[in-house]
This record gives sequence, structure tokens and C-alpha cells, in this order.
Amino acid sequence: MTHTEQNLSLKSEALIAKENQYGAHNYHPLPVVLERGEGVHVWDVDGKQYYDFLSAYSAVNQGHCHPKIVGAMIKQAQTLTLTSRAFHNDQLGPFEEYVTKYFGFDKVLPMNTGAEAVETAVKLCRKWAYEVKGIPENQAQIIVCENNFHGRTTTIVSFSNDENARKSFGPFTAGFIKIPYDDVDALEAVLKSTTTTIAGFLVEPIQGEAGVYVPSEGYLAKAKALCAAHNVLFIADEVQTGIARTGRLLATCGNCDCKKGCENTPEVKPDILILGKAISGGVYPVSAVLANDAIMNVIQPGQHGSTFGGNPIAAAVAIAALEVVKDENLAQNAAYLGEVLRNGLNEIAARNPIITLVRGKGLLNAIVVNCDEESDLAWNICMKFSEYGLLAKPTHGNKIRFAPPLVITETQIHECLAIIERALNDFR
Ligand code: IF1
Repeated sequence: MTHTEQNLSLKSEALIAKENQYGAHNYHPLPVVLERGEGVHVWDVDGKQYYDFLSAYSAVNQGHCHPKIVGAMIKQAQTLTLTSRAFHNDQLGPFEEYVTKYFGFDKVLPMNTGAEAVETAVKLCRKWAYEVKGIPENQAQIIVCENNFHGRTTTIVSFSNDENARKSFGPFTAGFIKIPYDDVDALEAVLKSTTTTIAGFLVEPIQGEAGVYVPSEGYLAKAKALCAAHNVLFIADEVQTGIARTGRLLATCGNCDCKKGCENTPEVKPDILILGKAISGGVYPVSAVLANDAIMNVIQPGQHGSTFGGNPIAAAVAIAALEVVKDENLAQNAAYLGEVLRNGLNEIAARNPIITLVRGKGLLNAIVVNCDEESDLAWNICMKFSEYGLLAKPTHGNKIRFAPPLVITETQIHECLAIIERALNDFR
């Protein structure tokens, strides 16, 4: 890739050079070095302010450095940080009660990262399949979707079809069947033809990494119904879509209490719900797997765990982060401002053919830029956004994700639309 040059300060240049010299080259970040964040804004080392339109891939839904969440972390960090699960701690039980009631499940298994939570769900699903459903040992299969993104572990990349994420990392974990996304017929065909060995169906309610691909209306409900009919677990990876991002508490809307946004959409309660990212507001790594007793009770002592999973800081932080989502009506805000953002983007698209498509739900959105996936155009546009004070990142070459923190205001959305249009006009 060739990239437009940007006049970097010496300070930024030196910090980027350090990362290049001493860090593994597993990322290709925009050349912006951030040192501070507050709400919807971040500042670079030269004091330049930006709107954050990535929100750490939807981890900072509550906004950067939310005082209530940071306050909970500081208080707990000064009291007790880690005990391991060899002992009880006074924060874990209250968190487990809070999060299970919040999302309407019997039990939770706390982990740290999204990938770990997906791994946990895979293990839980397999164990349920052998011990409850009665699939013969080592024969369980989990259906996944093409173009999925569920994380970076060896098992998870085993069922990715992103060659870049997989190449030279084999041998891979067996037991996954890939079907096209947003295709109920394909799901039904597999369920009918492989009846005795299917344990679960793992799906993202909206495919994030694939470029914010929103499935057809009713897809999730139909998929859930098919799974139920075949005694197969419906596993929702809401690591990215969860916790108000798409205008509802969950994109699957399991026991959501923001009923307003759900009136026209049936509730699709997953059998296993996977959460990460925003469950901590981005201040600390917290992830969680939720399920009812009939499933979760298959895991017994010694069979799964994590040194840090369920630690006191994580528990205190997650309660605070989930309270903020309710206190500040973030689901409703995302639903309303998502419409405002998409309407504005569609108006820009009508004036500038460089945008060929606008899609998304709530404040998880993307534009498709008029070029092929190998082109530099989307990258160069993001460099221009950055110059004008807005940070966004291209995904799959010609798509740019727009996912600001959910605490953004309508006035700010309009300001951002003006930045976006001004930048795009430079590429006419
Ligand atoms: C990276 C994307 C977002 C996820 C879903 C599990 C995980 C993720 C649905 C794993 C993580 C991240 C990781 C990040 C890029 C990013 C991403 F572009 F790849 F798709 F968010 F948009 N399930 N998504 O989206 O969670 O282990 O990272 O905590 O740099 O790899 P994790």
C-alpha cells in the first residue's frame, strides 16, 4: 500500500518509530498518536482534538474515561485487585447477580477478552452436546458463518475464512461447518442433513469485520427457531454488537428492557450469549458468557477458568459500565442518532458518488467507498478525516466504519457529518 504523507510532529514520529522498532508488526495503525480521551473526543500528543469514530471497536460505548467507570476502577484498585478464583472475592457475586439479571440468564462465566469468551462458548457448547444432547464423544460440530470474525486464537481462526488471519497458523481445530451468512436455507439444509452431530450455531448478529453487514429482517429469529427445532444451541457473539451499540441493549434483544426499540422486532434470546468490549466501557478487559442452568451446569470445577476472569476490579468496573448504559439511555441514543447519522450520510452520498452505500444499525455503521478492495482510497479518505479532526478506520479495503461513542449528541453528529463531507469533497 502507498499512503498519503501526513506532516507528523517530531514527537509523534519518534513514538511511532519506537513501536516499529520494538513492537511486533501485527497492526497497521493510522499515523496518529493519542494521549488523552474524554467522552467522544481523543487528543494526540500535539494537543490536536479528534472525534473518535471507532470507539476502540465499540469497547468505549460509554465514552472515553467515563468518570463513573474510572471511579469504580480506582476505588477497587486501591482495595483489592486480584485473588484468583482459588478464593471468593466480595465483588464477584454482586457482579454475577447484576449481569445475569440485566440480560436475563441464570448464570454467567466471566473471562477477560472477547476471544476467550468465544472459546468458552465453544467449549461449553461441546460439553453440553456430549453430556446433555448425547452426541458421541469427539463428533460435535458447530455451524459458523462465512466471513465471521470471532477473535484470534488458534481454534477461532480455524473457522475463519480470512486467509490473512489463518495462513501459516495451522494445523487447525476440527469440528466446524461453515455456511453463508444471512442464509436460513443453508442453515436448515445443514441441520437436516447432519442431524446427529450438530451442537450449536455461532453467529454475529451483525458482521462487524466483514464491513458492518446487517442481515435481512427476521434472519436471527428464523435461525433461532431452526436451532430450537433441532435441539441445537443458538450462540450469539455480541462482543461488538452488544451493550446498546446497535440501538438496543443487545442486537438479539434477549430480555432487553429498552422495549421501545424492539416493538417491531421479535425477541431472539440466544442460548449462549457472548459479551466483551463495552461490558467494561473500555477501561479494563472484561468478557462474559451467559447461559441458563441447563447449559452452564455442565461446567464443573477444574474444567475451565482463568487467573484474571471475574477479578474484583473487572467485577466492579463491569457493574459501573452496565449502570452507565441504563442511566444515560445509551441504547435509545444510539437508535435515534444512528438514524440521524445514516440520513446525513445518505444525503452526502446523493451529492458525492464516492459513497456507494451506507449501512448499519444504531451507531454501528459503515460506508462503502467507490473503489475496489485493493485500492488505497478508503485509507486516504481516513487520513483526510484525521486531518480534519475525525478518526475512523477502513475495513476490508473499501469500507469505512463509523461507530462513535454512544454518548455523542445530535449537534456533534451534525458537526461530524460536516467533517466527513468536507473530507470526501477533496476526493471528487
Ligand atoms: C483486532 C474487527 C472489530 C469481535 C467479535 C470476538 C472478538 C471481536 C464479534 C474478539 C473482536 C476486534 C478485535 C480487533 C479488531 C476488532 C474488530 F475489525 F476485527 F471486526 F471490533 F470490528 N467477537 N473484534 O468483533 O474480541 O479478543 O479482541 O477482545 O484488532 O483484532 P477480543
